[in-house]
Amino acid sequence: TIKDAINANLLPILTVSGVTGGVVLGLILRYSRDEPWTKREVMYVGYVGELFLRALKALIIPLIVSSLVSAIGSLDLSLSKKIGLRAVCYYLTTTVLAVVLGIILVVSIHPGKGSDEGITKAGEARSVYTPDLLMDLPRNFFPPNLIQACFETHKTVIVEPKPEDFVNDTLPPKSEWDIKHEHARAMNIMGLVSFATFLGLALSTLDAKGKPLLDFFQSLSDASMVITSWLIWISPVGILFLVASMMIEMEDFSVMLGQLGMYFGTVVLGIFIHGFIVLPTLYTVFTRKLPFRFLANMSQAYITAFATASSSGTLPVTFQCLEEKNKIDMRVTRFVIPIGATINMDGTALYEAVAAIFIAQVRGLALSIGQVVAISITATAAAIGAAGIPQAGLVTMVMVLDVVGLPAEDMTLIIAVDWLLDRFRTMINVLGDSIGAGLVYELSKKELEKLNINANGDVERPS
Ligand code: DAS
Repeated sequence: TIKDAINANLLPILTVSGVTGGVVLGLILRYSRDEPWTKREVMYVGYVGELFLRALKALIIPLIVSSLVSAIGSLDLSLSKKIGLRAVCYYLTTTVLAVVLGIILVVSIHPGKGSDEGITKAGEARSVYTPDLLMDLPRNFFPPNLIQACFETHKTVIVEPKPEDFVNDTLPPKSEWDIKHEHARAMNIMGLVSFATFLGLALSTLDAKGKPLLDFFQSLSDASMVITSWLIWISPVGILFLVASMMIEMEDFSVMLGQLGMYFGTVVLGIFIHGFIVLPTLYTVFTRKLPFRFLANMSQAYITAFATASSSGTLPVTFQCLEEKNKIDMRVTRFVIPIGATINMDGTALYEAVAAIFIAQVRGLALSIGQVVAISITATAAAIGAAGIPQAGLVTMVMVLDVVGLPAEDMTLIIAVDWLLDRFRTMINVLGDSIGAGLVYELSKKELEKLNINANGDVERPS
């Protein structure tokens, strides 16, 4: 019924109305007076949106650290070392392939070129001190310690402009110290990601002894997910004011619309190449089978993923398509799919890398190789850390922008189309997990004969 359809799509309806409302409000404010708006006034218009973005920033560390540690820590390699390792290698390989594909496309299509001075007066290259992250990576990749990394990150949050920073309503160019501090913040995020990964791996090797800590991170991850869903439900309000403040100071609409269209096309092109060329080729190479029947049997899962924009919400359909239509052994699907739906999100990883580089292009920020490497690492971590719920990729985008010193406000440039892009990337997330299950199943038939499962689904060690 109409009511169900509206309920099922309430979030995108609210998001689109938030964007539309923001455009209308922004245009009314912009043309309601002759003299131009000052930076301070624009900040006040976007104030509510600023609060929303600060909430996202505050959530990033607990969300990423807890979901990385609990997802990696709960990898149950005891099922069979070989099956577990095949699944983890598949997750990492396909996610990195997606990020690399995204970067090649966004750099060659260059959707953010448009007008030279970028979208707004603040388009000048933001980081005077272009940190060479590649050289600094080893020094900061392992933070001195987790506590300092967190405090250090909070300390650099004050680098953001404060009203008293304004000199006759414009922001002075960032000082060397500010940029160095933003750089430190970026490196600390990388440090946190690597620390969380190693902590997760360590916990996955400890059995009972690691359980209390793993449970702590699991419940922290669940709590972070609850806060994420609250933030996502109030995001239309934040988006409204962010879009309004952007509309007031945007220089050239046609350039922005053109760039947004090119950006949208780049992400969708990447997603289709990855989902319907790269992944099926991987499947055929490793299983010596053509993927067409397998892919056709999964169609119900893609449609559900596109309709719900949620990998987790699609899980029941994914299981049904894999087990009943593609006859995949449930010992593999029950292992590969739930973890895959959380940490294997190829569509999201590609999207995070493309979006961050697109925004840097729009801002006229020249990225060094080190910064592109840093974007690849954080886009992969952001995809692993993102939950399988609508617009989770937008939440973790804050971290990827941080690593190259771009403010979270710049997400406003891509928010207008995110609710639709979310559906495409969710479809590929589900497709990636499904092909992973099919591939691991084909490669693990020998091990599966040896393993047997008792009635309640626990693995019995081969006698
Ligand atoms: N919607 C998320 C999912 O369910 C993907 C994302 O937000 O990027 O996979």
